[in-house]
Amino acid sequence: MVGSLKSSFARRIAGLIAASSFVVLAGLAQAPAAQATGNDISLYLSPPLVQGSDVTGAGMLLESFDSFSVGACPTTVATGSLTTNIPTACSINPVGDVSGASTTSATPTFGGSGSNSPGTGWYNPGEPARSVTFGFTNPVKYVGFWWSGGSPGNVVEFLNGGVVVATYDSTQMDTFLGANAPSSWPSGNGAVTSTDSTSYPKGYYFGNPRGFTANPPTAVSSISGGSRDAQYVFFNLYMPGSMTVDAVRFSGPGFEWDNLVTSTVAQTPPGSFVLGDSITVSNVVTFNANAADATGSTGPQASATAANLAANGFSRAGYTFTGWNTDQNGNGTAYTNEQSYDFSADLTLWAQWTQDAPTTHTVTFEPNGGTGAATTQVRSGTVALDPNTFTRDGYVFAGWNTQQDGQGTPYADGADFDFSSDQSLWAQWDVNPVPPPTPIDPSIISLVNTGLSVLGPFGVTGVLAAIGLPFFFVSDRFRRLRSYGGVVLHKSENLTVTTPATFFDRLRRKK
Ligand SMILES: [Ca+2]
Repeated sequence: MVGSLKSSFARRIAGLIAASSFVVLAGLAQAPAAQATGNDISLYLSPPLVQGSDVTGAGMLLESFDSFSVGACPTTVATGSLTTNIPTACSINPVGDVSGASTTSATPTFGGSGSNSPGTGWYNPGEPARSVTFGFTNPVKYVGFWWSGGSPGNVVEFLNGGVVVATYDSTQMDTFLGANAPSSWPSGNGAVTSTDSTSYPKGYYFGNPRGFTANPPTAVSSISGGSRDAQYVFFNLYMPGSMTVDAVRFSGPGFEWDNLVTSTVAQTPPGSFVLGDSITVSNVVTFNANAADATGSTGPQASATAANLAANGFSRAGYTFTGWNTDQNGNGTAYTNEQSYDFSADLTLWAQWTQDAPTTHTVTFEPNGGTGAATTQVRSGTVALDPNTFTRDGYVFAGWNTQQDGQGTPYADGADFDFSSDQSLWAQWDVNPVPPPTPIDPSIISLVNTGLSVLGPFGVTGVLAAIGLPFFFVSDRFRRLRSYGGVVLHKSENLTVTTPATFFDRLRRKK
């Protein structure tokens, strides 16, 4: 907005120079006051006493507000939506000195009864600013409206995507036409000149045409009431090149207008129109978070002059913002946060991120009665726990627990673990259980004690043949054998293997 204000100021200066030239050249054919550039909105004044747009045909919409009753503004009008910044900001006004046009015609018209029209109402400095925004169903190339008595502080803003891209202030109109009716009627303040070199005394734009009795008006004194010193002008705004606007906002105290006309089709001002101003169009920088998981926002930024980029408002867990780039992948032009930009063109900037070094945490494996000292695993994120390395005589490992007594959260050996904080995991031990005798499968051969020999190497899968003298298994390996093989052994009995079994230990003859 700073840029727009500066731009506005610059335009006022330009307008002052232009207005001065009119004083000198009043009545003479002269060039238009301001030459539109390719990037400016051209503002043309219709001839004096014209209250409607000359635009017709496909793409044209007119809202005269005459179908609405006096009172609160509607939310839908012929041109699209109507929104207000506070509920009472907009009202449909009855016929009055400063209110609606008598006609929607583009022909100079005097007299008439007037009509309903919207306005912001009056309010005092310090009160919330009121505004009325017309959103257009389709982006438009042309906007026209009857300005029913310009008042100080009236501002027209042109928006695209919610961003103000151009602003016109009533001060600029004052500069062009004069703030008050000329004391010397009608050309005391000079004249303005149309494109086809018709000269219009500025006085003709003062006073509501309803109050005139002739065209051209013979005297401003014929205008009743307070409308005498306000400009009544039909404004025609032509968007340059491919530019469109999707909304227009009217704000400021005592802002009344009528006959809002839009066109989605590019229009050409007729020769009878007066180029009143060239409204600088801001360029817009759009900021993209460039990450689906980013939070916060950085709204689009419009400016017509160099300005620092808006501060980054995005954030992203686990990442650090490193600046902007014109390329999504960072291969274009880089901009630092709040770097100056000349706003010579629209720009889309993509946030660039670097992933933060992961924060690691430590899991401490406590043997909890098992062999060996505690071990640790340092990782980040969710990864599998290191396999258990502890053993305990007479026990089997039964997983981990966040509490020594097993009353906390259990984790299986090698289970996935969220290393989001330091944690001790305590080995849990079960007393080695004695499995019940395994039913004999008749398909498994029975081995008879015919000798002290074992067929095949230990540790392989196969059938054990232990033949001859009584034998037994040694130490805890006995249990292991049984647990693995499902073997039931009794001294001096046949040895029965219920399934192909892996044997890890020796058979030893009993002394
Ligand atoms: Ca009206």
